[in-house]
Amino acid sequence: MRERALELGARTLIMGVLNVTPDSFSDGGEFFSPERAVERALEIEAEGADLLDIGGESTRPGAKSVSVEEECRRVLPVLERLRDLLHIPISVDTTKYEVARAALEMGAAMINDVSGLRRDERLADLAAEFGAALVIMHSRGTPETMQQLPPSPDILREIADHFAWALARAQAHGVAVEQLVLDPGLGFGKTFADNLLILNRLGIFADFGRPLLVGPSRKSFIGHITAKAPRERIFGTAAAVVAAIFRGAHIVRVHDVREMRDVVRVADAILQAGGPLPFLGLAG
Ligand code: HH2
Repeated sequence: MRERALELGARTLIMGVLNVTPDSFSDGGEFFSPERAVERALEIEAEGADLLDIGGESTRPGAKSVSVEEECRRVLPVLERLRDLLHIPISVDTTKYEVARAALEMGAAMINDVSGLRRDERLADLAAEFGAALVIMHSRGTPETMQQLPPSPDILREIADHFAWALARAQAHGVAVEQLVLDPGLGFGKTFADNLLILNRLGIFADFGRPLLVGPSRKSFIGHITAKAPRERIFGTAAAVVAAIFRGAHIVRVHDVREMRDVVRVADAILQAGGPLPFLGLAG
């Protein structure tokens, strides 16, 4: 990631979420002013996050796309202020070339592309140019359309095919394999059963040899099980985070950093007891 490196595998890394949006599904409006956003970013770091993921466009099902200008207007002032204040690396959650470029110019070290290069392959050019990390997430359709799609006949195969395609495309654009991270995209056009299956079979994606990022935080599959509103899904999120870690996640993307820090530490300590699993490897 530019002049830094993230050590993966020794412990699970935490990516703290900061949504500078009026309409995100669980924290929309809460950090919409630059002052509140900067405050929360510093809190996320103090709570123990290893990375900050800042986004200016909601990807919740049905969300309308915002313009480049609006997304920049939301994110850039916050990045500018954080530049000299924050020590952890910053990831920008965007699918737009112009937003990603501006964020990288302001020091962001990672592009988190929820379209997994399907919206604009030039995001890979940017990752190559700046030496930034690039998260390739799998999504079905766009946030506006994803819940109307028919279910996938084989979601794990669909995700794996997308990973193979996007890894090849990114490298064709000059991105080194060490810059690439994979994310199966929980909630993005997936059914309730798909989300559970992805978590339980996460280990199969270890075959790509790339770090796995997983974002279960407060998502609706947790609400379906617990009948809780998004902000009340902390324990449900904790269970999903532990499951992801036991199935080989390297990075977890969460809103509740303070709580998940303990969850991750305990899960890591248990997982490391007795060394790597003899037959299955850590990804099991
Ligand atoms: N989930 C969301 C947004 N970005 N990026 C990655 N890599 N993985 C995810 O699972 C992921 C993501 C959705 O969560 P949130 O940012 O809280 O909501 P919203 O999109 O409504 O702002």
